[in-house]
Amino acid sequence: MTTERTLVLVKPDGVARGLTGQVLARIEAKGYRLVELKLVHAERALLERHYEEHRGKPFFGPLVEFMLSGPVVAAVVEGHRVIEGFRSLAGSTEPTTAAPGTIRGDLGRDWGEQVQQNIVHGSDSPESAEREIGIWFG
Ligand code: IDP
Ligand code: MG
Repeated sequence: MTTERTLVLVKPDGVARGLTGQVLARIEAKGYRLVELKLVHAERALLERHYEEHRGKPFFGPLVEFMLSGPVVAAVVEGHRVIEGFRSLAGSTEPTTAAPGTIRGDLGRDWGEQVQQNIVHGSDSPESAEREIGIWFG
């Protein structure tokens, strides 16, 4: 078995709506293991690095402002194929159409803002996971 790690964020909407426990419970119920966990109010520079791939897109500015709007919970989660597995638990980006049963599908909705508020972030590849864990946990 090869153990993999991913970065999970409960975004400001998830923390503000009191959904942190539900998100963590789903991760644990799936059988993955929490190896790092903290509540942080992230700085702009960190968020711009985290979302570097989206720089220049119309939602980049609103995305960074949204992520600055309140505390986030950052976690490192471990398990075989956890990167893919957490993306599957999270559901697709747009909460309106994310499948029921997923975090975004069950707990998220469109609020008509410039940025999709969709409760969670999860790394999308081993390279992203390594980069993002470095950004958030050093
Ligand atoms: P992901 O979080 O599902 O990996 P990404 O494409 O990496 O989605 O986008 C990062 C975040 O930016 C999304 O989770 C969402 O909050 C926001 N976002 C992505 N695409 C759009 C869009 O087309 N309009 C508004 N917000 C978006
Ligand atoms: Mg992404």
